[in-house]
Amino acid sequence: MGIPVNIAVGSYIWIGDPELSWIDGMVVNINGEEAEIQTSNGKMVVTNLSDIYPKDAEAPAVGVDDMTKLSYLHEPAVLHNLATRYEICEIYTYSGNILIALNPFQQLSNLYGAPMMERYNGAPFGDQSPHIFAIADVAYRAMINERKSNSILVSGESGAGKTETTKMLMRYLAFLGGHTVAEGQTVEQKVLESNPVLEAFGNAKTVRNNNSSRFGKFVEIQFNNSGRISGAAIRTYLLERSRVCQISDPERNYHCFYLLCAAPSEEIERFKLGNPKSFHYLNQSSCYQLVGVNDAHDYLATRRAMDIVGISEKEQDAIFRVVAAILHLGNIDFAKGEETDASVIKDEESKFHLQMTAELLMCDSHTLEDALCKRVMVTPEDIIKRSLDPLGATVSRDGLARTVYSRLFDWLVDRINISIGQDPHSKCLIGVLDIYGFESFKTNSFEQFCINFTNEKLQQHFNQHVFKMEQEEYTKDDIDWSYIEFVDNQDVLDLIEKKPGGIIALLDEACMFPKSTHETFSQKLYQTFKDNKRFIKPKLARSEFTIVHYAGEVKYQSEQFLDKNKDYVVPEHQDLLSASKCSFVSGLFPPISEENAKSSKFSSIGSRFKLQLQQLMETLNSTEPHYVRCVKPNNMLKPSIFENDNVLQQLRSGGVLEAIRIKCAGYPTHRTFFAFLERFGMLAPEILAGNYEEKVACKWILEKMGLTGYQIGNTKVFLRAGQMAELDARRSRLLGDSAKVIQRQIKTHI
Ligand code: AOV
Ligand code: MG
Repeated sequence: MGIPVNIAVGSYIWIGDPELSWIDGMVVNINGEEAEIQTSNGKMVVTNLSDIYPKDAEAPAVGVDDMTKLSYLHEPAVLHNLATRYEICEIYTYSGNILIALNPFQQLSNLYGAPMMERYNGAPFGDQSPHIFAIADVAYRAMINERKSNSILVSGESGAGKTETTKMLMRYLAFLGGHTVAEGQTVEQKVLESNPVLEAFGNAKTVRNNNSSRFGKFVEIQFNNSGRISGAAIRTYLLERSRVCQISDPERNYHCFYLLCAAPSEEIERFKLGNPKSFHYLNQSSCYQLVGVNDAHDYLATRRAMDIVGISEKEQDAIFRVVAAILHLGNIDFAKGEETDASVIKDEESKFHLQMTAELLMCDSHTLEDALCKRVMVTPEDIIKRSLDPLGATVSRDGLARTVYSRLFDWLVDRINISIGQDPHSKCLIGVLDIYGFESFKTNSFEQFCINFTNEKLQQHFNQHVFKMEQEEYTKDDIDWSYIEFVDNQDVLDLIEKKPGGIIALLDEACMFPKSTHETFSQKLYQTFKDNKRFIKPKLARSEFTIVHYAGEVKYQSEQFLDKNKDYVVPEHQDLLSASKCSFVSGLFPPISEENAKSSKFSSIGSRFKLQLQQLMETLNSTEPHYVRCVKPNNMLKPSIFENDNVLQQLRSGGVLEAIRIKCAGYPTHRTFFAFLERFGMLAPEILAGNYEEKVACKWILEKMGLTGYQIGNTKVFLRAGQMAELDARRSRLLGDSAKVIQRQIKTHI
């Protein structure tokens, strides 16, 4: 963050460290531009003065609850503060208005119970320790007092704690705005119980998180004029479809499949289920059980939650029947048929599963077989049936499974929304966003592209807001503040979403053009964006491309971009299921009207997602936002382990460091007159003795020290970056001659 500092012999400092990111130490010698440092792990290091950051020797041993209280606001100080607090299980820390939430990976007793809710209820912000309830409380009070909608945006990488945080937020809001009298299934109960239902169908174990949400979610909680919850709407984004058919060690498929395999025996018998190991969609991974999870228990719990959200017994049966059908569908294998390039159902076992699938979906088994193995081709002369080879039939089977599952998920969301009900009169809402954080894996496909696009959008929103808040704080204290540059990511957004000519538009174009391949699509990108500084064509690449995101470079593999972007249901599959005798199944596949058939040809997942994001941003822009940044302190998912590098990376990609940089570019250190005089009054005892007004005394001290550029507000002194260090250095010089200081400090510190 490049803060000019005044470093003297004896100063406590931070320097970069290859292992720990940052290590603290003390300057023992200065030679021109270089300093000799004794580090706290016993090494002597020589480093350039410009690479040194001052450390606050007087910082409280338990850290500070708000980063803005740090004397020196820079990367090592921020990191050290979080680590110090994590050690004593203080998982929440403010950075101004942003709440940083570290995942404790353990249940912290009493942190979320009723007494805690009481404590935060109506407490002025900052009175209590930082907490997710405090954020929800501020949002709720602001909504009541100003009659303005608020939103709480929870972000962070996979496993950082977004979903848990969101659930706590919703519980607290239900506590504040719930109905005191028990009146059966209240709106807030339905809202809360929608979580286990959506988690059963939309969450799965991944490498990063045993209960990873595979979809984004925005919950809009509506309130009436007296501040009671009167309705809600849940919007979901981009469920990961590929998981239904393809998983690998040590991940699992969606929880609901395993829950159903652990259902009471009567259901198992009815659906002809059994050990999850016997199903292809589950046995591609050898992980079946989750530590601490009882699938049989969770099956019943999911059923109960479905009762509460208003899904009838009959509908529940249909839902699980469809889930069972998908498992059987996955077990249908194909072999080469007699005709060339044709396929047949492989063996008796596959025939059994075909029969079961048809029975459970209540459709004709011959039509199902044809829908899997054949395609109808319409030529100007004739309508002919073309056979698919076994590989083609398998692809067709998996496509059907994915389509049915995603329709089922969308149905659940719609049904929950209908059951909860919207309040058409509500003028205020609190929106809670639990959305996937920035992703950069070894291979990145279309999903990562969409996820990172989302994060670019939210980052822009965040930057603009942080910037505005900063400005407001200065205005409050009557401080002149000239415009401060911040990294705007509009250029990345243009690259992705500009119409025409952005990546999404070019992808849609490629999808509409029958001859396109991922290679022609990539070539088009290379040509179009060859001078774009946010776009890189990797050396020798034929189908890879790199986007320079705000959070770093991500290299995308374009192989499946075209397929994944096509929002296309095979007409044979559509016809098969819309003719199902089960109204639930046919309802998932409403007949397509002529008009829709034409327009749906051009509908793409990418463009639809872009539109959804646009709507989300419009909603967010009409609210007062609050940000929660969840951070995953380690990848072992274990308590008490704090990995510096890992955390820094997340603070960076979550925009926390950028927010701090914006702060540093202005007046990063604010001190009330009293606090300032207490610390620096000794620099000018004659002024202190003079009995001046606090504000005047502060001004004189600053003048005496020869500082410029600072500002004096109505209640606080606003210092420029580095000025605190300058004052501290003067102070320690005054406290004794350097040699004495060094000796004493080495003794106490190392
Ligand atoms: P995520 O939502 O951010 O990941 P979760 O909220 O699912 O992450 O959290 C992951 C796990 O961390 C949970 O299952 C808990 O075991 C633990 N955890 C998180 N927050 C807390 C907390 N406040 N107290 C105790 N344990 C916690 V993802 O959905 O994968 O992006 O896709
Ligand atoms: Mg989650």
